[in-house]
Amino acid sequence: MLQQEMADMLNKQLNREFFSAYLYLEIANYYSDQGLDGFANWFTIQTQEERDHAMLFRIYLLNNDTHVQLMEIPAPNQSFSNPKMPLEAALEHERYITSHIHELYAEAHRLKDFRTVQFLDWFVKEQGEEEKNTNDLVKRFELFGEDPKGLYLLDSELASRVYTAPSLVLD
Ligand code: OFO
Repeated sequence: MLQQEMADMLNKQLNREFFSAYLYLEIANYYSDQGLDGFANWFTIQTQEERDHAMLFRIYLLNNDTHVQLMEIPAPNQSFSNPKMPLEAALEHERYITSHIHELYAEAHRLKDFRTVQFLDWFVKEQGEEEKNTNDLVKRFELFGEDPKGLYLLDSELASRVYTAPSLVLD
């Protein structure tokens, strides 16, 4: 069983991962409304990945005989006035999530909870990738997205993204 403070922090992170899924679904909905189905596809897959992250926290807690505390998921309540805004919001959100993963990591070290450290290793790496992917998208939008033809091509490219399950498997 995990120490209570560690369990509480992991439960909160589970909730943040579901919130991330919710935020990205809001963004996917925005792009669908705009007729940018490729961007909508990219963020729908982000939603699936975030749900997977939440489920990984759930499985980890359960595997360690620790109660899973489900909490309310706040509404994202975002409004976007141009197609670049959601990308910037997503990047800011990924940086925020990274800061929480790093807090969890530091706390696991402080408590000498090395099993949790090992579990979190995957998330530390994953956050690096998530930030890079989102930042790349912002940069590519800045390069091509203001021009209608460029936006069309970028959207077509993002339509080809496919969902793959996370490489971290817990059973
Ligand atoms: Fe869960 O990785 Fe993004 O937030």
